[in-house]
Amino acid sequence: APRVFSGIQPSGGLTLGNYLGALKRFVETQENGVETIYCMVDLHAITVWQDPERLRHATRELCAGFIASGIDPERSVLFNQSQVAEHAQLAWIFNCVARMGWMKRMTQFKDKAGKNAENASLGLFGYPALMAADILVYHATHVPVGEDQKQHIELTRDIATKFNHDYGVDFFPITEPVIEGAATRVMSLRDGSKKMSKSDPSDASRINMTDDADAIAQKFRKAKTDPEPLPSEAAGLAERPEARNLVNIYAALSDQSVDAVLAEMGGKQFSEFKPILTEMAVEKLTPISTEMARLMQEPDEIDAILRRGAERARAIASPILERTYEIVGMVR
Ligand code: AQP
Repeated sequence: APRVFSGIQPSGGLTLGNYLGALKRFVETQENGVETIYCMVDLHAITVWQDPERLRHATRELCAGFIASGIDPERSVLFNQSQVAEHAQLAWIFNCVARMGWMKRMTQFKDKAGKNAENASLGLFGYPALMAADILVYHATHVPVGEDQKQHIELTRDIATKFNHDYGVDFFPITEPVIEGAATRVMSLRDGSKKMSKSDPSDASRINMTDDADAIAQKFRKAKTDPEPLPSEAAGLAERPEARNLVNIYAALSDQSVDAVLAEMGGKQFSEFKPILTEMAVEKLTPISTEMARLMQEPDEIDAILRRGAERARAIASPILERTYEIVGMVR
């Protein structure tokens, strides 16, 4: 049977990119009745510096974001990574399976480490091995992610393949990435060539899930565009990254195809389309941010949900880790 795993870093507030590329699709997967395991990957977050109080707050807020978006902590397993030690334990074994050369090819490391890679943490370099452990410690078969994570899932497949080959077993599944929908790569509102990101220094570059209606309206009003009206077919967006981004966002929020959106909106100027987009975003996001704020009033409740989730996660992960140790030759 399929088993779905995915995670989000509590490295800041949730963005519209995280929502459309990940959370909204996590909920759809849960609604399809598939077994779903969702994780706040706090161990990944500290690969770059996190203030401890902010990390705690961001983890709880992320949990609230999952629940407010529609994740039911009874139907899905919902927990934070550091409470299930099996992730870090399996990651060590995968550190010994993955090759330096594979890691050096990871574009996210190059992007995040920037020019001064010598000064990046060892954790940031090893990030994809921990991610492989997150997935494979549950024998997950499918991972819904945004486009930016595709290379890491390929590495997960390489690690599973090499482990199975080196030890002559057929133990870890070869996981499939699931990259679907109109908004697998939501771009910055200020620069159509950069992805929308929690950690972008410019707040105007992103819609935060906690933004109110005024902030959403202002950010879309100021969003970079070109002077042409919207085309009536998707091909007309090919050379227009900013226009394409706003259309993709509208399509994903309203659960329509890009073609259907353009059939309706083609010919409109941005001065006309942006308020329509704003109204749709406010309609979809306000109930979520309101519910997040309500949940955040009860941090003890959130902590209890995470502890229960961690117990359920451990029940799946622990036997898989034990079997891995046996395969590798550890005396138990
Ligand atoms: N702009 C995006 N468009 C579509 N999907 C996105 N995701 C992130 N940004 C976009 C998807 O959200 C999930 C969780 O991502 P993450 O928090 O683990 O890490 P990230 O991809 O590094 O996200 P950010 O927002 O850019 O965080 P920072 O700034 O801390 O690096 C993943 O499924 C991702 O694909």
